[in-house]
Amino acid sequence: MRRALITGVTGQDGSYLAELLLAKGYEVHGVIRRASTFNTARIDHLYRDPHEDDSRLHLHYGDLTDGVRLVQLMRQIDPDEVYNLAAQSHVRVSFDEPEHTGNTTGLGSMRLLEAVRMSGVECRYYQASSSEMFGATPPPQDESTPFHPRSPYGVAKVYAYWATRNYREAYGLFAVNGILFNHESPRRGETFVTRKITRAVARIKAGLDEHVYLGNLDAVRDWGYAPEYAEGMWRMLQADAPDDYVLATGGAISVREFMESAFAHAGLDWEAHVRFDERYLRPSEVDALRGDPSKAERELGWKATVDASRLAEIMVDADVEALTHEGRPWIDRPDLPGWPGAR
Ligand code: NAP
Ligand code: G4F
Repeated sequence: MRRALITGVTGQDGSYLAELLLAKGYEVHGVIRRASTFNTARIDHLYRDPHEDDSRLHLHYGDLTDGVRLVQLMRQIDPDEVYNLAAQSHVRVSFDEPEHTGNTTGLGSMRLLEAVRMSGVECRYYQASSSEMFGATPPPQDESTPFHPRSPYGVAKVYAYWATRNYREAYGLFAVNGILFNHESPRRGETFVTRKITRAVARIKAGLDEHVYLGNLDAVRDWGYAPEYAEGMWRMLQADAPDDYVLATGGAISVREFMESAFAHAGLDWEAHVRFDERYLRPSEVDALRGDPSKAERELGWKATVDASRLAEIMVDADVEALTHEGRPWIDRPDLPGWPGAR
């Protein structure tokens, strides 16, 4: 049985990747952060009582800011594959918390690479790199496009990207960068723009809210469907040799167009409900991302099948359903006291 270690297992991608690997028969070890409230809603459906014989998902406390713990986990788990998905992943927040973002998203990756090396465990390593690294460089972007990051998050991801390549070149580690363009799902964090929009659409449709406040509607993104990208991550670690790959749909639309699709799917006129709030603007913006995924298609046989308009429909349907049926807390819990509402 192959063993995988996933950091960021409680996040959107971590939950889909854990599902995929469990379905493939892996033993999956996820690193979770200690929090004063439960933070495992996205993986609760995968978790079994550890006393059960057939439990193949194991959770361990740990943090990318704690290097000693990472070495200990590597030695204890002895994984065949390591997926580093943990990060402070919100671009706007990285302007508020640049040092924290650098410490987790950048240096945290170096700590994990060093833990892999120091433990002496023979394994393959995946780094969650980002199209945000391309920043101001115009589309289409592929593996040879120069980086020009436009946020502390993007800067930290460039550091982690080069750390991964350096460990491949210096120590012969099977280490790969997946340069993933935006990918979304009903499990997407509520403050990323797609989910913020689809969640607002559901609440407006249900009469719970009247408006949603957004920033720059002109930004263009290459939005794909997250479960397909988890498959791509896995394929990168099954390749004959380590290399870096872009995963993207190859198409792109603006925030405004995504919003129009989402509102129209629910039979709503967005102009009656969307308002502007400048606090959602960024000090420096990434205007346009559109990936060229031909290398992944050619060498890994990977291809996205869900485009941004279809994605908007999937996400609206899920958010509408979540309001109708209780018991899916990773989608929405408007019934909880203190729920912060549209942010
Ligand atoms: P996400 O939903 O924000 O999940 C981030 C995960 O990292 C969560 O499990 C979080 O734990 C964990 N984490 C944060 N700080 C940590 C720390 N100091 N130590 C250990 N764990 C920590 O992000 P995602 O969308 O799944 O993305 C996964 C990875 O891909 C991230 O590295 C992201 O930057 C990168 N990426 C994402 C996209 C995209 O479009 N989704 C595109 C390119 C790259 P808590 O649950 O406790 O907060
Ligand atoms: O949904 P976003 O916050 O995603 P962003 O900044 O593209 O970053 C995501 O994708 C990256 C890959 O390229 C990942 F690496 C990163 O971890 C994250 O998953 O914003 C998308 C666009 C931006 O241009 C933003 O300015 O939407 C614009 N926007 C307009 N109004 C808004 C809002 N973004 C947010 N979050 N909230 C708004 O109200």
